Amino acid sequence: MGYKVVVVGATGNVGREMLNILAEREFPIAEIAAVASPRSQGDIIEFGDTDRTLKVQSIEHFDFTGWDIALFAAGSGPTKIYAPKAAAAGCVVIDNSSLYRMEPDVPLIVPEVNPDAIDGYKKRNIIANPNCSTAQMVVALKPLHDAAGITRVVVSTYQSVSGAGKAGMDELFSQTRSVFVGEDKTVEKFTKQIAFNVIPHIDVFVGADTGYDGYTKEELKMAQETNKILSPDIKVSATCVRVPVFVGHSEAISIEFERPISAAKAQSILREAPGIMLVDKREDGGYVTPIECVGDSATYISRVRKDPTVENGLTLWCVSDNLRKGAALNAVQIAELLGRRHLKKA
Ligand code: 11C
Repeated sequence: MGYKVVVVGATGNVGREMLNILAEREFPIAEIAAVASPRSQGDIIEFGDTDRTLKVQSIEHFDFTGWDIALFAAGSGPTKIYAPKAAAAGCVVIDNSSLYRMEPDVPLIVPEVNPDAIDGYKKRNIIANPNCSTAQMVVALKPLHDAAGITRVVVSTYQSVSGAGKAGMDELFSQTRSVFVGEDKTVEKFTKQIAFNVIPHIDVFVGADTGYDGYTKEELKMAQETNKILSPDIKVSATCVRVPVFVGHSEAISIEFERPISAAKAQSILREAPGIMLVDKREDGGYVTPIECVGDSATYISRVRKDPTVENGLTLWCVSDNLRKGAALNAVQIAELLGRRHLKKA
């Protein structure tokens, strides 16, 4: 007994991770299909650590009729064409792109934060997965919001190059190599050299009509998605920065609350909260760095401390594997939630 599951964009960073996580979590699968662009048709890819391999099928000829769930990791362009077709064929789309996130009739879900919102999926047969930097932040904020009411968040991110796909990872690798062998460094994917550097710019700059003049789309997503998932009343100011790390996004988050909350109380709440691992010893190395969270499912919190510059404030450090909680894992958790609440296994 299980579900008929399609992974669209199966050959990309996130698609492969979706297959790994479906296998790792023993998601109940009756049948699985790996689908990608026509140029990957016929490629053979692994299905996690199982003995199974999958032959990639072209999205152009794939018929979604009779399939239960499609996990889309295909980017906004192909998603715009094929997700509505899948949804119309009765297959529930869980989409990792930004295309549908802010549509009022599409639920935007982080299962630890707003599981009940999934019940609205039937209007479009589409559920949206948030941006990676938002996902880990709202997991950290939710239990603290429940305890003391968050009013404002100021966050600076340190985002790995895998957020920009394989091309981003290749650029960091090749530029790093070029520095050591004394070759010219090619800048293509990012706007400036990323090796041995940091770039305060992720995605395009947005206009004044957004209310966030001078911010980037990544920064706007962090504000708008947090408002949709957690609370429309939380003000968010983000600065999103690309750093020369392959996998794992980090965030320094300063939070203002309606009511007082001590660092010790916040630590004890976070220790018990779903999806969170608290690693917070006030000593050398008593915190988590991105390299330590690669391949892991948790959102790690460290450096919880009182912010003495505001009335009710805390500052903390938050790290997670952006390809997992920020993308593939959250999508599979949504599929699990959908299964528990709504879908019958074949
Ligand atoms: C990055 N957060 O690190 C982006 C990648 O809206 O799903 C994911 C973009 C998105 O570049």
